[in-house]
Amino acid sequence: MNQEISVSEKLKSLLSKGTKVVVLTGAGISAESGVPTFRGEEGLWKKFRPEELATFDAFMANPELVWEWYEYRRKIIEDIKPNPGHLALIDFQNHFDKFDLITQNVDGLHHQAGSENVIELHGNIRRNKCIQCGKKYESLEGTIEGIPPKCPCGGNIRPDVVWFGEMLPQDAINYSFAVSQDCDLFFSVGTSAVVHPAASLPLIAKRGGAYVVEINISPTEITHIVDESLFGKSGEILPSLVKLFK
Ligand code: BV8
Ligand code: ZN
Repeated sequence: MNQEISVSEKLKSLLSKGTKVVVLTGAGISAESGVPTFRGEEGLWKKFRPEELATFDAFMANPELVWEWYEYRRKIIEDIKPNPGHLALIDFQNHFDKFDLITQNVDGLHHQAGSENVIELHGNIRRNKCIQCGKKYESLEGTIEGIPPKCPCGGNIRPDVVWFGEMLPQDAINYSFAVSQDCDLFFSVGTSAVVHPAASLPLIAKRGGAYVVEINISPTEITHIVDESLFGKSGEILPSLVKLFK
């Protein structure tokens, strides 16, 4: 049930279709779908530290452990569904003439919800690739069974996600910088804003003159610099914002 949320007149005036809008999402938007976040109390990192597992060195040092961790996470997200927050962003996409959706998430839920041209800064956990020849695998078909599986070229298969210390896809991050700098209204949704370079996007938007709005259940590293904070669940706040323009 979406109760009325109180937003500023300024934000209300920016919800017209001609406004250029960018939305950056993090793990918080998938929390209501049952996907554990990274840094929350039930967060994934509680049991492990990012350096231990989400890095290339960790994979080279212990490919079985890292592969099993991703298999465990893939199991968690096997039956998850997009929630009203993901679905509200379809209304955003259809309403605003210029709309870009940038996500740090690797769960593929924005695609599943029907969002188009999603910019996946950190890759997609449902996809794999060979560390030797770089071949991408949408499924494990064609690979040689094992933990981790192997590519016919002999290389180990790894999840097609961006690990700490790895570069983000150049086109994705360059495009994200450009549209963040140029937009009128920037939403930071369900992210603790600690992982760079994604966390710099709200700052870049602010510097570019955008009105920056944060949607989160609690304050974050950027709460002090945004123009407006809407505290609450993204699965409730986003649909309430849609009601303001639909
Ligand atoms: C790079 C894929 C360089 C893998 C991920 C010191 C300072 C600055 C930067 C660094 C530094 N030391 C190291 C770095 C760089 C490092 C970094 O930023 N580290 C951080 C930890 C300090 N960054 C990198 O390494 C990046 N690469 O810099 O390369 C380079 C340059 C040249 C040449 C080579 C290399 C790569 C970063 C990508 C890492 N990969 N994921 C995987 O998933 O296994 S990051 C991981 O964190 C996820 O992608 C996740 O999305 C992302 C960010 O976390 P959040 O999404 O924000 O999730 P979190 O749990 O933290 O927060 C959830 C939020 O939701 C909370 O605020 C909560 O309150 C809120 N919430 C909860 N429920 C709800 C809600 N909000 C609304 N509604 C709800 N219902
Ligand atoms: Zn290969």
